[in-house]
Amino acid sequence: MTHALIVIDVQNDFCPGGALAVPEGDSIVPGINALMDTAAAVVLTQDWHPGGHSSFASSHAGRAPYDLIDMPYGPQVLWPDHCVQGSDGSAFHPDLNADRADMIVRKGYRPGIDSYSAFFENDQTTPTGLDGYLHTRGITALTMVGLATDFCVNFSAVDAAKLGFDVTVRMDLCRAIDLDGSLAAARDGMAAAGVTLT
Ligand code: VGL
Ligand code: ZN
Repeated sequence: MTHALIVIDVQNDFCPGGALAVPEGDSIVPGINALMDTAAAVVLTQDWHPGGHSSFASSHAGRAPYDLIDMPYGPQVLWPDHCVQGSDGSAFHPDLNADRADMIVRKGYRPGIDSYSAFFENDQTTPTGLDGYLHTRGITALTMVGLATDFCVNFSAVDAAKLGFDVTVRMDLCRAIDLDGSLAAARDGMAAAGVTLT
């Protein structure tokens, strides 16, 4: 069984001081770097939105961050502007050992659709290509860490389990946004999908 470490969105905008800061988001960086040293393969994901992205509240007149709207592909939380392509906020946390990455998957680059998962955009059908990459490398087991537990880690872990990977989420190396009970719902959803939470 070949094993990969998948590091989700450890970017400046999700760390304290960033545009969509996750409490203690930066505190997981040393532990993630240590895990990289032992991993057979390392994949980083990078939230990567064009300016004016449809997931930004600022793109919708009369809407505020954290409002929920209906998009053609389903419900969508509106976020503060974050991870705009090429901005400082979109860069990996400076202490993350990004040089160790074999592969960097960017997501959320289509203006009209968000992408929480590292595997599928939020329509749950448009692939990012990561499934093919992992398969062609013979990788069958994944350890997932990063930000945010209840959004991008959750959607990535559930999709990976549905795709047949053996998935473990290291909850100690994730941090959550926790909107209206979203962390508890994410734990339940991941466990129900067969993800191991440690
Ligand atoms: C994320 C909200 C918007 C995440 C990305 O990485 O969890 N959350 N974009
Ligand atoms: Zn985003």
